[in-house]
Amino acid sequence: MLVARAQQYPDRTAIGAAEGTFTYRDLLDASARVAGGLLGGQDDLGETRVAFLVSPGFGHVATQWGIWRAGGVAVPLATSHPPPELDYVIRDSDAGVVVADAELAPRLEALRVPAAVRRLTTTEALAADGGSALPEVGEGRRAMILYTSGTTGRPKGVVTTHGNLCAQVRSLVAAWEWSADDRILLVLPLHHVHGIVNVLSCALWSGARCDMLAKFDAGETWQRIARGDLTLFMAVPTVYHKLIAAWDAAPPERRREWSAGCGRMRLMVSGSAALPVRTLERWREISGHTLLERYGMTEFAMALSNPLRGERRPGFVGTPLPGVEVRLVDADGTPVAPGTPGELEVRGPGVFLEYWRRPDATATAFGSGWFRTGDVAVLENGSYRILGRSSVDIIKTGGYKISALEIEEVLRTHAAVADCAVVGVEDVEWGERVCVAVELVAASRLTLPELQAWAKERLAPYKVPRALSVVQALPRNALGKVIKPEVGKLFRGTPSVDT
Ligand code: MCA
Ligand code: AMP
Repeated sequence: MLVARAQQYPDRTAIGAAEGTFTYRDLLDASARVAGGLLGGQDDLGETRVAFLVSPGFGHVATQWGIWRAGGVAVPLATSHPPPELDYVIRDSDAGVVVADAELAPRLEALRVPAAVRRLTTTEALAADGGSALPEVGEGRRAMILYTSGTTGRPKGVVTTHGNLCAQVRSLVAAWEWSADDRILLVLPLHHVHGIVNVLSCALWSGARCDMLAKFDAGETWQRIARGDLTLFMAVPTVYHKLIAAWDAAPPERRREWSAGCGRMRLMVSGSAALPVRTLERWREISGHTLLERYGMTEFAMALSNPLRGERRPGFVGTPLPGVEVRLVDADGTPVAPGTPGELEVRGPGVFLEYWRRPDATATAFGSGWFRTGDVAVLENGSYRILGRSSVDIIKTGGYKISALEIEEVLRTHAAVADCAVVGVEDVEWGERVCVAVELVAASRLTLPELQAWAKERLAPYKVPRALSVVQALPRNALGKVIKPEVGKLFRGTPSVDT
Protein backbone atom coordinates (compact mmCIF):
# COMPACT_ATOMS: atom_id res chain seq x y z
CA MET A 1 0.00 0.00 0.00
CA LEU A 2 2.84 2.42 0.85
CA VAL A 3 4.32 1.79 -2.58
CA ALA A 4 1.01 2.23 -4.42
CA ARG A 5 0.40 5.48 -2.57
CA ALA A 6 3.94 6.76 -3.23
CA GLN A 7 3.35 6.30 -6.95
CA GLN A 8 0.65 8.98 -6.70
CA TYR A 9 3.08 11.72 -5.61
CA PRO A 10 6.49 10.84 -7.10
CA ASP A 11 7.81 14.41 -7.12
CA ARG A 12 7.07 15.26 -3.51
CA THR A 13 9.93 15.17 -1.03
CA ALA A 14 9.78 12.03 1.14
CA ILE A 15 12.98 12.15 3.21
CA GLY A 16 15.32 14.86 4.39
CA ALA A 17 18.51 13.46 5.94
CA ALA A 18 22.20 14.18 6.35
CA GLU A 19 22.84 12.64 2.88
CA GLY A 20 20.41 15.05 1.17
CA THR A 21 16.72 15.25 0.27
CA PHE A 22 14.93 12.51 -1.60
CA THR A 23 11.61 12.38 -3.44
CA TYR A 24 9.12 9.54 -3.41
CA ARG A 25 10.40 8.65 -6.90
CA ASP A 26 13.92 8.34 -5.44
CA LEU A 27 12.54 6.08 -2.73
CA LEU A 28 10.62 3.93 -5.22
CA ASP A 29 13.71 3.59 -7.44
CA ALA A 30 16.13 2.87 -4.59
CA SER A 31 13.84 0.35 -2.88
CA ALA A 32 13.29 -1.45 -6.20
CA ARG A 33 17.07 -1.77 -6.54
CA VAL A 34 17.40 -3.09 -2.97
CA ALA A 35 14.56 -5.54 -3.67
CA GLY A 36 16.34 -6.69 -6.85
CA GLY A 37 19.60 -7.12 -4.91
CA LEU A 38 17.87 -9.15 -2.20
CA LEU A 39 16.00 -11.31 -4.68
CA GLY A 40 19.15 -12.06 -6.67
CA GLY A 41 17.10 -13.80 -9.37
CA GLN A 42 14.44 -15.40 -7.12
CA ASP A 43 10.77 -14.52 -7.66
CA ASP A 44 9.92 -13.82 -4.04
CA LEU A 45 11.82 -13.89 -0.73
CA GLY A 46 8.82 -15.78 0.69
CA GLU A 47 9.08 -14.23 4.18
CA THR A 48 12.83 -14.75 4.58
CA ARG A 49 13.88 -12.63 7.54
CA VAL A 50 16.21 -9.83 6.50
CA ALA A 51 18.01 -8.26 9.45
CA PHE A 52 19.42 -4.81 8.72
CA LEU A 53 21.91 -2.63 10.53
CA VAL A 54 21.48 0.68 8.75
CA SER A 55 21.76 4.17 10.28
CA PRO A 56 18.63 6.33 10.26
CA GLY A 57 18.53 8.09 6.89
CA PHE A 58 17.47 7.47 3.30
CA GLY A 59 19.40 4.17 3.09
CA HIS A 60 17.47 2.82 6.05
CA VAL A 61 14.09 3.59 4.51
CA ALA A 62 15.13 2.28 1.08
CA THR A 63 16.28 -0.97 2.72
CA GLN A 64 13.06 -1.35 4.74
CA TRP A 65 10.89 -0.82 1.66
CA GLY A 66 13.20 -3.00 -0.46
CA ILE A 67 12.77 -5.91 1.97
CA TRP A 68 8.98 -5.52 1.87
CA ARG A 69 8.88 -5.21 -1.92
CA ALA A 70 10.94 -8.40 -2.29
CA GLY A 71 8.51 -10.32 -0.03
CA GLY A 72 10.88 -10.45 2.96
CA VAL A 73 10.32 -9.80 6.66
CA ALA A 74 12.11 -6.66 7.93
CA VAL A 75 14.08 -7.16 11.16
CA PRO A 76 15.69 -3.84 12.14
CA LEU A 77 18.88 -4.04 14.22
CA ALA A 78 19.68 -1.22 16.65
CA THR A 79 22.83 0.71 15.81
CA SER A 80 23.37 1.27 19.57
CA HIS A 81 23.45 -2.44 20.43
CA PRO A 82 26.63 -4.36 21.36
CA PRO A 83 27.48 -7.64 19.55
CA PRO A 84 25.64 -10.08 21.88
CA GLU A 85 22.32 -8.25 21.42
CA LEU A 86 22.73 -8.12 17.62
CA ASP A 87 23.71 -11.78 17.59
CA TYR A 88 20.59 -12.72 19.55
CA VAL A 89 18.21 -10.96 17.14
CA ILE A 90 19.89 -12.38 14.03
CA ARG A 91 19.78 -15.91 15.43
CA ASP A 92 16.35 -15.79 17.05
CA SER A 93 14.73 -14.39 13.91
CA ASP A 94 16.63 -17.03 11.91
CA ALA A 95 17.64 -14.34 9.42
CA GLY A 96 18.56 -15.56 5.94
CA VAL A 97 20.14 -12.26 4.94
CA VAL A 98 21.86 -9.47 6.88
CA VAL A 99 22.21 -6.04 5.29
CA ALA A 100 24.56 -3.47 6.85
CA ASP A 101 25.98 -0.05 6.03
CA ALA A 102 29.58 -0.49 4.85
CA GLU A 103 30.86 1.37 7.95
CA LEU A 104 28.74 -0.76 10.32
CA ALA A 105 29.50 -4.09 8.61
CA PRO A 106 32.70 -4.69 10.66
CA ARG A 107 30.51 -4.95 13.78
CA LEU A 108 28.94 -8.05 12.29
CA GLU A 109 32.36 -9.63 11.87
CA ALA A 110 32.54 -10.05 15.65
CA LEU A 111 29.32 -12.10 15.63
CA ARG A 112 28.89 -15.80 15.24
CA VAL A 113 26.51 -15.35 12.29
CA PRO A 114 26.07 -18.76 10.63
CA ALA A 115 27.98 -19.07 7.36
CA ALA A 116 24.77 -19.77 5.44
CA VAL A 117 23.45 -16.27 6.18
CA ARG A 118 23.96 -14.03 3.17
CA ARG A 119 25.63 -10.69 3.88
CA LEU A 120 25.16 -7.58 1.82
CA THR A 121 26.15 -3.94 2.30
CA THR A 122 23.61 -1.20 1.57
CA THR A 123 25.96 0.07 -1.14
CA GLU A 124 25.85 -3.36 -2.84
CA ALA A 125 22.07 -3.64 -2.43
CA LEU A 126 21.50 -0.15 -3.86
CA ALA A 127 23.75 -0.89 -6.82
CA ALA A 128 21.57 -3.81 -7.94
CA ASP A 129 19.35 -3.83 -11.02
CA GLY A 130 16.09 -2.04 -10.26
CA GLY A 131 14.31 -3.61 -13.20
CA SER A 132 13.56 -7.02 -11.62
CA ALA A 133 9.94 -8.12 -11.52
CA LEU A 134 8.74 -7.77 -7.93
CA PRO A 135 6.27 -10.13 -6.27
CA GLU A 136 2.71 -9.30 -5.23
CA VAL A 137 2.78 -9.22 -1.43
CA GLY A 138 -0.63 -9.80 0.17
CA GLU A 139 -1.83 -8.15 3.38
CA GLY A 140 -1.82 -11.42 5.33
CA ARG A 141 1.90 -11.93 4.90
CA ARG A 142 4.45 -11.26 7.64
CA ALA A 143 6.13 -7.85 7.24
CA MET A 144 8.24 -7.11 10.32
CA ILE A 145 9.66 -8.54 13.52
CA LEU A 146 10.48 -6.17 16.40
CA TYR A 147 12.04 -7.43 19.61
CA THR A 148 10.34 -6.62 22.90
CA SER A 149 11.19 -7.55 26.47
CA GLY A 150 8.73 -9.54 28.54
CA THR A 151 8.39 -11.04 32.00
CA THR A 152 10.03 -14.29 30.96
CA GLY A 153 13.34 -15.06 29.28
CA ARG A 154 14.96 -13.15 26.47
CA PRO A 155 13.18 -10.60 24.24
CA LYS A 156 10.43 -11.98 22.00
CA GLY A 157 9.97 -11.19 18.32
CA VAL A 158 6.66 -9.43 17.69
CA VAL A 159 5.48 -10.34 14.19
CA THR A 160 3.25 -7.88 12.35
CA THR A 161 1.72 -8.53 8.95
CA HIS A 162 1.38 -5.98 6.16
CA GLY A 163 -2.33 -5.83 7.04
CA ASN A 164 -1.51 -5.06 10.71
CA LEU A 165 0.85 -2.25 9.70
CA CYS A 166 -1.71 -0.83 7.29
CA ALA A 167 -4.38 -0.79 10.02
CA GLN A 168 -1.99 0.81 12.53
CA VAL A 169 -1.05 3.58 10.12
CA ARG A 170 -4.59 4.23 8.83
CA SER A 171 -5.86 4.60 12.40
CA LEU A 172 -3.26 7.27 13.29
CA VAL A 173 -3.51 9.09 9.96
CA ALA A 174 -7.27 9.44 10.50
CA ALA A 175 -7.12 10.40 14.19
CA TRP A 176 -4.36 12.99 13.90
CA GLU A 177 -5.41 14.18 10.41
CA TRP A 178 -2.09 13.63 8.67
CA SER A 179 -1.87 15.23 5.20
CA ALA A 180 0.68 15.55 2.41
CA ASP A 181 1.44 19.06 3.70
CA ASP A 182 2.83 17.72 6.96
CA ARG A 183 6.49 17.74 7.81
CA ILE A 184 7.82 15.83 10.82
CA LEU A 185 11.23 15.53 12.46
CA LEU A 186 12.26 11.96 13.40
CA VAL A 187 14.56 11.83 16.43
CA LEU A 188 13.66 8.33 17.67
CA PRO A 189 15.42 5.03 16.98
CA LEU A 190 14.19 2.87 14.11
CA HIS A 191 14.03 -0.49 15.92
CA HIS A 192 10.78 0.39 17.70
CA VAL A 193 7.19 1.21 16.81
CA HIS A 194 7.22 4.86 17.87
CA GLY A 195 9.81 5.82 15.25
CA ILE A 196 8.83 3.23 12.61
CA VAL A 197 5.02 3.48 12.65
CA ASN A 198 3.94 6.74 14.29
CA VAL A 199 6.56 8.93 12.64
CA LEU A 200 8.10 7.38 9.52
CA SER A 201 5.31 5.20 8.12
CA CYS A 202 2.49 7.65 8.83
CA ALA A 203 4.48 10.39 7.07
CA LEU A 204 5.23 8.26 4.01
CA TRP A 205 1.67 6.93 3.83
CA SER A 206 0.44 10.54 3.74
CA GLY A 207 2.82 11.85 1.08
CA ALA A 208 4.32 14.03 3.80
CA ARG A 209 7.99 14.77 4.44
CA CYS A 210 10.04 13.09 7.15
CA ASP A 211 13.28 14.80 8.17
CA MET A 212 15.62 12.48 10.06
CA LEU A 213 18.38 13.08 12.58
CA ALA A 214 20.97 10.31 12.85
CA LYS A 215 20.50 10.48 16.64
CA PHE A 216 18.58 12.65 19.08
CA ASP A 217 20.40 15.78 20.14
CA ALA A 218 18.56 18.52 22.05
CA GLY A 219 20.41 21.47 20.47
CA GLU A 220 20.04 20.14 16.92
CA THR A 221 16.37 19.34 17.50
CA TRP A 222 15.71 22.88 18.74
CA GLN A 223 17.51 24.36 15.73
CA ARG A 224 15.34 22.32 13.37
CA ILE A 225 12.20 23.36 15.26
CA ALA A 226 13.32 27.02 15.11
CA ARG A 227 13.44 26.93 11.31
CA GLY A 228 9.64 27.00 11.51
CA ASP A 229 8.90 24.51 8.73
CA LEU A 230 7.83 21.51 10.84
CA THR A 231 4.13 20.83 11.40
CA LEU A 232 4.44 17.78 13.70
CA PHE A 233 6.72 16.43 16.42
CA MET A 234 6.45 13.15 18.32
CA ALA A 235 8.70 11.87 21.11
CA VAL A 236 8.99 10.11 24.46
CA PRO A 237 8.75 12.09 27.75
CA THR A 238 12.54 11.88 28.29
CA VAL A 239 13.08 13.77 25.03
CA TYR A 240 10.71 16.54 26.14
CA HIS A 241 12.55 16.62 29.48
CA LYS A 242 15.87 17.08 27.69
CA LEU A 243 14.43 19.75 25.37
CA ILE A 244 13.10 21.66 28.39
CA ALA A 245 16.55 21.48 30.07
CA ALA A 246 18.22 22.82 26.90
CA TRP A 247 15.64 25.64 26.61
CA ASP A 248 16.15 26.61 30.26
CA ALA A 249 19.92 26.79 29.67
CA ALA A 250 19.65 28.91 26.48
CA PRO A 251 19.95 32.72 26.27
CA PRO A 252 16.65 34.71 25.95
CA GLU A 253 17.00 35.48 22.22
CA ARG A 254 17.46 31.81 21.37
CA ARG A 255 14.58 30.81 23.62
CA ARG A 256 12.32 33.19 21.69
CA GLU A 257 13.35 31.67 18.33
CA TRP A 258 12.88 28.14 19.61
CA SER A 259 9.47 28.80 21.13
CA ALA A 260 8.37 30.62 17.95
CA GLY A 261 9.27 27.47 15.95
CA CYS A 262 6.92 25.42 18.14
CA GLY A 263 4.21 28.00 17.47
CA ARG A 264 4.30 27.08 13.76
CA MET A 265 3.44 23.42 14.42
CA ARG A 266 -0.04 21.97 14.45
CA LEU A 267 0.54 19.04 16.84
CA MET A 268 3.09 17.73 19.34
CA VAL A 269 2.64 14.21 20.72
CA SER A 270 4.11 12.33 23.70
CA GLY A 271 4.02 8.61 24.40
CA SER A 272 5.82 5.31 25.10
CA ALA A 273 5.84 6.11 28.84
CA ALA A 274 3.76 8.13 31.27
CA LEU A 275 4.09 11.88 30.68
CA PRO A 276 4.63 13.60 34.04
CA VAL A 277 2.05 16.37 34.52
CA ARG A 278 4.91 18.73 35.42
CA THR A 279 6.54 18.09 32.02
CA LEU A 280 3.23 18.69 30.24
CA GLU A 281 2.77 22.01 32.06
CA ARG A 282 6.34 23.21 31.53
CA TRP A 283 6.17 22.28 27.85
CA ARG A 284 2.94 24.28 27.52
CA GLU A 285 4.68 27.34 29.00
CA ILE A 286 7.62 26.98 26.60
CA SER A 287 5.87 25.96 23.40
CA GLY A 288 2.23 26.95 23.76
CA HIS A 289 1.31 23.31 23.01
CA THR A 290 -0.63 20.98 25.28
CA LEU A 291 1.11 17.71 24.44
CA LEU A 292 -1.25 15.07 23.09
CA GLU A 293 -0.56 11.94 25.15
CA ARG A 294 -1.35 8.56 23.68
CA TYR A 295 -0.79 4.94 24.77
CA GLY A 296 0.73 2.16 22.70
CA MET A 297 2.65 -1.09 22.70
CA THR A 298 4.87 -2.92 20.21
CA GLU A 299 2.21 -5.62 19.85
CA PHE A 300 -0.48 -3.30 18.40
CA ALA A 301 1.18 0.11 17.92
CA MET A 302 -1.32 2.66 19.26
CA ALA A 303 -4.58 1.94 21.11
CA LEU A 304 -5.64 5.02 23.10
CA SER A 305 -5.23 8.71 22.39
CA ASN A 306 -6.29 12.07 23.70
CA PRO A 307 -8.23 14.00 21.05
CA LEU A 308 -6.68 16.10 18.29
CA ARG A 309 -9.51 18.57 18.82
CA GLY A 310 -11.05 18.85 22.24
CA GLU A 311 -9.78 18.64 25.78
CA ARG A 312 -6.51 16.78 26.46
CA ARG A 313 -6.58 15.69 30.07
CA PRO A 314 -3.21 15.66 31.87
CA GLY A 315 -2.46 12.22 33.28
CA PHE A 316 -4.96 10.52 30.94
CA VAL A 317 -4.38 8.69 27.66
CA GLY A 318 -7.81 9.27 26.14
CA THR A 319 -10.12 6.94 24.25
CA PRO A 320 -9.72 4.13 21.67
CA LEU A 321 -8.30 5.12 18.30
CA PRO A 322 -10.27 4.33 15.11
CA GLY A 323 -10.50 0.58 14.52
CA VAL A 324 -9.29 -0.30 18.05
CA GLU A 325 -11.41 -1.95 20.76
CA VAL A 326 -10.29 -2.03 24.38
CA ARG A 327 -11.69 -3.39 27.63
CA LEU A 328 -10.61 -3.69 31.27
CA VAL A 329 -10.86 -7.06 33.00
CA ASP A 330 -10.35 -8.42 36.52
CA ALA A 331 -8.06 -11.33 37.45
CA ASP A 332 -10.70 -13.82 36.14
CA GLY A 333 -10.95 -12.06 32.79
CA THR A 334 -14.37 -10.57 33.56
CA PRO A 335 -14.92 -6.99 32.33
CA VAL A 336 -15.01 -4.44 35.16
CA ALA A 337 -17.26 -1.39 35.55
CA PRO A 338 -16.06 2.18 34.79
CA GLY A 339 -14.11 3.52 37.76
CA THR A 340 -12.75 0.08 38.68
CA PRO A 341 -9.12 -0.67 37.75
CA GLY A 342 -8.48 -3.67 35.52
CA GLU A 343 -5.99 -5.14 33.08
CA LEU A 344 -6.25 -3.50 29.68
CA GLU A 345 -7.02 -5.81 26.75
CA VAL A 346 -6.92 -4.79 23.09
CA ARG A 347 -8.52 -6.15 19.92
CA GLY A 348 -8.51 -4.99 16.30
CA PRO A 349 -6.88 -5.36 12.87
CA GLY A 350 -3.68 -3.65 14.05
CA VAL A 351 -2.96 -6.27 16.72
CA PHE A 352 0.10 -8.40 15.87
CA LEU A 353 -0.01 -11.92 14.45
CA GLU A 354 2.22 -13.84 16.87
CA TYR A 355 5.40 -13.97 18.90
CA TRP A 356 7.98 -15.38 16.51
CA ARG A 357 8.28 -19.15 17.01
CA ARG A 358 6.77 -18.94 20.50
CA PRO A 359 3.30 -20.49 20.15
CA ASP A 360 2.92 -20.85 23.94
CA ALA A 361 3.61 -17.18 24.60
CA THR A 362 1.23 -16.23 21.78
CA ALA A 363 -1.52 -18.47 23.17
CA THR A 364 -1.09 -17.03 26.68
CA ALA A 365 -1.19 -13.44 25.41
CA PHE A 366 -4.40 -14.09 23.47
CA GLY A 367 -6.02 -16.33 26.10
CA SER A 368 -9.44 -14.74 25.76
CA GLY A 369 -9.24 -13.78 22.09
CA TRP A 370 -8.23 -10.30 23.20
CA PHE A 371 -4.55 -9.32 23.59
CA ARG A 372 -3.58 -8.95 27.26
CA THR A 373 -1.31 -5.92 27.69
CA GLY A 374 -0.14 -6.45 31.30
CA ASP A 375 -0.98 -2.76 31.92
CA VAL A 376 -3.49 -1.81 34.58
CA ALA A 377 -5.82 1.07 33.74
CA VAL A 378 -9.06 2.72 34.87
CA LEU A 379 -11.83 4.49 32.93
CA GLU A 380 -12.77 7.79 34.56
CA ASN A 381 -15.23 10.26 33.06
CA GLY A 382 -14.91 8.65 29.66
CA SER A 383 -11.09 8.69 29.47
CA TYR A 384 -8.52 6.01 30.31
CA ARG A 385 -5.74 6.48 32.83
CA ILE A 386 -2.77 4.05 32.98
CA LEU A 387 -2.11 3.07 36.59
CA GLY A 388 0.96 0.89 36.08
CA ARG A 389 1.96 -2.60 35.09
CA SER A 390 0.98 -5.90 36.61
CA SER A 391 4.65 -7.01 36.71
CA VAL A 392 7.41 -5.26 38.71
CA ASP A 393 9.93 -6.86 36.40
CA ILE A 394 9.09 -4.66 33.41
CA ILE A 395 10.98 -1.36 33.46
CA LYS A 396 10.42 1.66 31.20
CA THR A 397 13.49 3.84 30.89
CA GLY A 398 13.82 6.65 28.34
CA GLY A 399 10.79 5.13 26.58
CA TYR A 400 12.47 1.72 26.22
CA LYS A 401 10.73 -1.30 27.72
CA ILE A 402 13.21 -3.64 29.36
CA SER A 403 13.09 -6.76 31.50
CA ALA A 404 14.69 -6.81 34.95
CA LEU A 405 14.99 -10.60 34.68
CA GLU A 406 16.93 -10.44 31.43
CA ILE A 407 19.44 -7.98 32.94
CA GLU A 408 19.77 -10.10 36.10
CA GLU A 409 20.53 -13.18 34.01
CA VAL A 410 23.39 -11.40 32.25
CA LEU A 411 24.77 -9.82 35.45
CA ARG A 412 24.80 -13.21 37.21
CA THR A 413 27.43 -14.33 34.70
CA HIS A 414 29.86 -11.71 36.13
CA ALA A 415 32.57 -13.46 38.16
CA ALA A 416 32.01 -11.30 41.26
CA VAL A 417 28.19 -11.59 41.31
CA ALA A 418 26.74 -14.39 43.43
CA ASP A 419 23.17 -13.13 42.98
CA CYS A 420 21.44 -9.87 42.09
CA ALA A 421 18.09 -8.13 41.81
CA VAL A 422 17.32 -5.41 39.25
CA VAL A 423 14.61 -2.82 39.85
CA GLY A 424 13.26 0.27 38.09
CA VAL A 425 13.40 3.29 40.36
CA GLU A 426 11.28 6.35 39.60
CA ASP A 427 13.26 9.14 37.98
CA VAL A 428 12.16 12.56 36.77
CA GLU A 429 14.24 12.45 33.57
CA TRP A 430 14.19 8.79 32.53
CA GLY A 431 10.80 7.72 33.95
CA GLU A 432 12.59 4.88 35.70
CA ARG A 433 16.28 4.15 36.01
CA VAL A 434 17.82 0.71 36.18
CA CYS A 435 19.30 -0.09 39.60
CA VAL A 436 20.87 -3.31 40.84
CA ALA A 437 21.46 -4.83 44.28
CA VAL A 438 24.23 -7.42 44.31
CA GLU A 439 25.33 -10.20 46.66
CA LEU A 440 29.04 -10.66 46.00
CA VAL A 441 30.98 -13.89 45.68
CA ALA A 442 33.11 -14.27 48.86
CA ALA A 443 36.24 -12.07 48.88
CA SER A 444 35.19 -10.20 45.69
CA ARG A 445 34.86 -6.47 45.13
CA LEU A 446 32.76 -4.63 42.58
CA THR A 447 32.32 -0.94 41.77
CA LEU A 448 29.60 0.62 39.65
CA PRO A 449 32.00 1.80 36.90
CA GLU A 450 33.48 -1.73 36.65
CA LEU A 451 30.06 -3.30 36.42
CA GLN A 452 28.90 -0.72 33.84
CA ALA A 453 31.95 -1.20 31.61
CA TRP A 454 31.43 -4.97 31.72
CA ALA A 455 27.66 -4.73 31.11
CA LYS A 456 28.03 -2.30 28.19
CA GLU A 457 29.73 -5.02 26.16
CA ARG A 458 26.80 -7.36 26.66
CA LEU A 459 23.66 -5.24 26.97
CA ALA A 460 22.05 -2.35 25.08
CA PRO A 461 23.17 0.96 26.65
CA TYR A 462 19.72 1.66 28.11
CA LYS A 463 19.79 -1.68 30.02
CA VAL A 464 23.06 -0.87 31.84
CA PRO A 465 22.51 -0.26 35.60
CA ARG A 466 22.82 3.35 36.77
CA ALA A 467 23.20 2.55 40.49
CA LEU A 468 24.67 -0.36 42.45
CA SER A 469 24.08 -1.42 46.02
CA VAL A 470 26.24 -4.21 47.42
CA VAL A 471 24.27 -6.11 50.08
CA GLN A 472 25.06 -8.96 52.47
CA ALA A 473 21.81 -10.66 51.51
CA LEU A 474 18.99 -9.69 49.15
CA PRO A 475 15.66 -9.13 50.94
CA ARG A 476 13.64 -12.34 50.53
CA ASN A 477 10.23 -13.60 51.66
CA ALA A 478 9.61 -16.87 53.50
CA LEU A 479 9.67 -18.76 50.19
CA GLY A 480 13.08 -17.30 49.31
CA LYS A 481 11.72 -15.00 46.59
CA VAL A 482 13.38 -11.56 46.36
CA ILE A 483 11.06 -8.77 47.55
CA LYS A 484 11.52 -6.21 44.77
CA PRO A 485 9.82 -3.26 46.55
CA GLU A 486 12.35 -3.69 49.39
CA VAL A 487 15.19 -3.67 46.86
CA GLY A 488 13.76 -0.45 45.38
CA LYS A 489 13.98 1.24 48.80
CA LEU A 490 17.78 0.81 48.73
CA PHE A 491 17.97 3.36 45.92
CA ARG A 492 15.48 6.05 46.89
CA GLY A 493 17.24 9.41 46.72
CA THR A 494 20.51 8.10 45.25
CA PRO A 495 21.71 10.02 42.17
CA SER A 496 21.95 8.14 38.89
CA VAL A 497 25.39 7.70 37.39
CA ASP A 498 25.91 7.87 33.64
CA THR A 499 28.23 5.40 32.04
C1 MCA B 1 21.19 6.72 28.20
N1 MCA B 1 21.66 7.22 29.36
C2 MCA B 1 20.85 6.85 30.35
C3 MCA B 1 19.83 6.07 29.73
N2 MCA B 1 20.07 6.02 28.40
N3 MCA B 1 20.86 7.09 31.67
C4 MCA B 1 19.87 6.57 32.42
N4 MCA B 1 18.88 5.81 31.90
C5 MCA B 1 18.84 5.56 30.57
N5 MCA B 1 17.84 4.83 30.07
C6 MCA B 1 22.86 8.03 29.56
C7 MCA B 1 24.02 7.47 28.79
O1 MCA B 1 24.75 6.55 29.56
C8 MCA B 1 24.82 8.69 28.48
O2 MCA B 1 25.65 9.04 29.53
C9 MCA B 1 23.80 9.78 28.35
O3 MCA B 1 22.62 9.31 29.02
C10 MCA B 1 23.46 10.02 26.90
O4 MCA B 1 23.27 8.77 26.28
P1 MCA B 1 22.63 8.65 24.86
O5 MCA B 1 22.49 7.23 24.45
O6 MCA B 1 23.31 9.60 23.93
O7 MCA B 1 21.23 9.17 25.25
P2 MCA B 1 20.28 10.00 24.41
O8 MCA B 1 20.58 9.91 22.96
O9 MCA B 1 20.17 11.36 25.01
O10 MCA B 1 19.00 9.10 24.64
C11 MCA B 1 17.91 9.52 25.25
C12 MCA B 1 16.72 9.17 24.36
C13 MCA B 1 16.75 7.68 24.05
C14 MCA B 1 16.76 9.97 23.07
C15 MCA B 1 15.50 9.55 25.17
O11 MCA B 1 16.72 6.97 25.27
C16 MCA B 1 15.65 7.28 23.11
O12 MCA B 1 15.77 7.44 21.89
N6 MCA B 1 14.52 6.79 23.63
C17 MCA B 1 13.34 6.46 22.84
C18 MCA B 1 13.11 5.00 22.82
C19 MCA B 1 11.86 4.67 21.98
O13 MCA B 1 11.77 5.01 20.81
N7 MCA B 1 10.90 4.01 22.61
C20 MCA B 1 9.66 3.67 21.99
C21 MCA B 1 9.46 2.18 22.08
P3 MCA B 1 27.16 9.49 29.28
O14 MCA B 1 27.06 10.68 28.38
O15 MCA B 1 27.68 9.79 30.65
O16 MCA B 1 27.80 8.30 28.63
S1 MCA B 1 7.90 1.76 21.27
C22 MCA B 1 6.81 1.93 22.53
O17 MCA B 1 7.15 2.19 23.64
C23 MCA B 1 5.32 1.87 22.26
C24 MCA B 1 4.92 1.25 20.98
C25 MCA B 1 4.82 3.29 22.32
O18 MCA B 1 3.84 3.53 23.07
O19 MCA B 1 5.41 4.14 21.65
P1 AMP C 1 6.79 -1.29 24.24
O1 AMP C 1 6.72 -2.69 24.62
O2 AMP C 1 8.16 -0.75 24.12
O3 AMP C 1 5.96 -1.16 23.04
O4 AMP C 1 6.15 -0.46 25.41
C1 AMP C 1 4.79 -0.56 25.69
C2 AMP C 1 4.51 -0.11 27.08
O5 AMP C 1 4.81 1.27 27.26
C3 AMP C 1 3.07 -0.24 27.45
O6 AMP C 1 2.73 -1.56 27.80
C4 AMP C 1 2.96 0.75 28.62
O7 AMP C 1 3.38 0.13 29.82
C5 AMP C 1 3.96 1.82 28.24
N1 AMP C 1 3.31 3.03 27.69
C6 AMP C 1 3.20 3.42 26.40
N2 AMP C 1 2.58 4.61 26.33
C7 AMP C 1 2.28 4.99 27.60
C8 AMP C 1 1.64 6.12 28.18
N3 AMP C 1 1.21 7.14 27.45
N4 AMP C 1 1.51 6.15 29.53
C9 AMP C 1 1.97 5.14 30.30
N5 AMP C 1 2.59 4.05 29.80
C10 AMP C 1 2.75 3.98 28.46
